[in-house]
Amino acid sequence: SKQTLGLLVMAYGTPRTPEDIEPYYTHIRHGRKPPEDLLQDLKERYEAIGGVSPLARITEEQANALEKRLNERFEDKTFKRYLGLKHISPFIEDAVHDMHRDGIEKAVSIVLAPHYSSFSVKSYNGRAHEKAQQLGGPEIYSVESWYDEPKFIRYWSEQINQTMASIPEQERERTVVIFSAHSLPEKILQEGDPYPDQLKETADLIAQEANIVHYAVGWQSEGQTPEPWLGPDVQDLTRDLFEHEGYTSFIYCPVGFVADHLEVLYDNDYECKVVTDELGANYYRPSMPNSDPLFIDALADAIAKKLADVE
Ligand code: FEC
Repeated sequence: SKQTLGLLVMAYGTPRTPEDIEPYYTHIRHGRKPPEDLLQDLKERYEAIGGVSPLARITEEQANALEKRLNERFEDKTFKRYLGLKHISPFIEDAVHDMHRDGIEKAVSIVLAPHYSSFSVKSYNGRAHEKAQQLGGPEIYSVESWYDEPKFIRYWSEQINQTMASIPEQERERTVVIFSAHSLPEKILQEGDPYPDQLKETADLIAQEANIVHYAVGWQSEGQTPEPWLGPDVQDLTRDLFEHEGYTSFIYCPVGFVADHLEVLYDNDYECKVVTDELGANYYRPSMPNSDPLFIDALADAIAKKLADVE
């Protein structure tokens, strides 16, 4: 009979209702309640993108599509998906608990974020493994990163090519692509975190495949703390590229994220656009991967490789 494998899909999570915003934000802040002004500011940002984020729905769709794709690809296995979120229920620990309850002995896990860092992927995987250890199973094989998966690279290069095709030919020389990911505190560099190098590699691979020579790497969505964060911030980078290099069209590719959500719909589509509007420059932002079949297949490839390694 077919072997049943757990498919632990981990993602950031998002408030499903406006009432969820405070406990969600408190969880992100490691249990410290946000001051009223920061909470109000966050509520207003969610309001600006339509009240709540589409992320909850998209994450479900991605997990379902990945389960379906894997079940098509592996004739000898049945994958059963469990969704585990970082900052809202069902939490990562809930998903591991459910796998254990369902008698799953072996599972593969993936985080819906391409680049490894001690702040992101390490903490997702650490929580999953710790819970499994506590319960005495399942055995979890974790994909650590997939920032260079060929179909992921191809997804973005196709998107850039499509965007470029919509830009008048004489403007293309003055067009620059900005690749970005979520900023993290600069102190990660002292511990040799691979996050910045992985982002750069993603950018180089996409640019190469899309035949792009004008591109830059930046950081976005940094936190509200006094410590230094990785830079340049995408807004400062935009001004700099306009003022010093003469670019007048900007294509934003937030490749550190995989879905339409607040950090893209607000931080790119609103905040970066405020800058391009002010400069009189053109703003472009290709579609996010969401449940695009090529992207889902990239995730399935990453999982297939992990399984081939451990079997
Ligand atoms: O709801 C939505 O539509 C957006 C969900 C969302 C995603 C996301 C991705 C990442 N974050 C990462 C790191 C940090 C660090 C802090 C931080 C703060 C927030 C806040 C919200 C939020 N994040 Fe997030 N992030 C999303 C949402 N994030 C809301 C709090 C308000 C704000 O700062 O804007 C700073 C924490 C602190 O205050 O100390 C650090 C990283 C990613 C990408 C990787 C991943 O998806 O895991 C890294 C989606």
